[in-house]
Amino acid sequence: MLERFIGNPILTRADIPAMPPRLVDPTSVFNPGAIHFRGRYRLLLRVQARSRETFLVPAESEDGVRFTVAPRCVELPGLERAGRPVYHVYDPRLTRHGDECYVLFAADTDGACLTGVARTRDFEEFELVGIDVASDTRNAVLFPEQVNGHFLRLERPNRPQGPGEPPSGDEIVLAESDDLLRWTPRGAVLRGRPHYWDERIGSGPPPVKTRAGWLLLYHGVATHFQSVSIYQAGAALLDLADPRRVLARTWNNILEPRESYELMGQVPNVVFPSGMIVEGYDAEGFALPDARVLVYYGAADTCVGLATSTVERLVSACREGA
Ligand code: M1P
Repeated sequence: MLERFIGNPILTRADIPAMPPRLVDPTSVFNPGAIHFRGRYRLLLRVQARSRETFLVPAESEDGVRFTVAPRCVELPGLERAGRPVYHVYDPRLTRHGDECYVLFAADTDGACLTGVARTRDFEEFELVGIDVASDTRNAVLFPEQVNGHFLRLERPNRPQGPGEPPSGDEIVLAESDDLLRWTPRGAVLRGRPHYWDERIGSGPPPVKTRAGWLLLYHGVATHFQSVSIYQAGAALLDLADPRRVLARTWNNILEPRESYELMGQVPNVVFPSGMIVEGYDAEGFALPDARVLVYYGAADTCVGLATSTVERLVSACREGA
């Protein structure tokens, strides 16, 4: 279904140039956003320093496999508009609108995870569009086009879990906006399935438009093993006109931790798909069925893996579980 690249992991901490004083000899690189933009495959990496601060660092490639990491972190002046200290920005997801690339990211603050939006035209300069302080959400992804005249995003509200556990969520919700800043929830899209592989869930990369519907990869977390939670990947097809309607969904996960770099690391047993590049679209913007799909994922919150498939294989996997 999803085939791991034979040279995985494609990026490790050893690939990150030193950026003194705060980012030297980093701990990990994982959960990248991905896009093909201005003629290059591009990643926006989550790099974690030994201080446990996180930084967003661009990388680019001509083939989608061998990446050169820029010796600079993304600067986002204006984060103070959140009105409270922002400790970390992380897990970027990338979506093109016109000639701009939008970055939706998580921002950790006291008591809530907020969703921020930034944009860039060149991956050199990034402008903060704003931070949504109205809701505690993570794993927000922006659709690549407006639907019925509105921007759409999927988000994963954070809710309290068991005692001693961080907030998390078992529901992906559709929200709409006219300015990318104020978002109105429009209803649940996917719910976690208790006792199975995807008890808790969150969107992976932004949805891709196919003739069969919006193709969404998501991560599911099995929490019913006492000693560990297992992060896996699955997929769903959403109705093009009303993405709250789920047309099909994989029954099995389509990628699970199996290799040593997925099983061991900072957080063991994690594959976390966060970037997806489709290599062919038709004139109306639909992904071509036989186009290669490159899925970039965080492995064990430690390094970056790549897995490939095609649009039609992913669509079929959804339908097999429908
Ligand atoms: O440690 C695994 C993942 O845990 C969280 O996932 P979720 O958003 O589903 O709660 C995030 O911290 C994610 O970055 C991390 O990879």
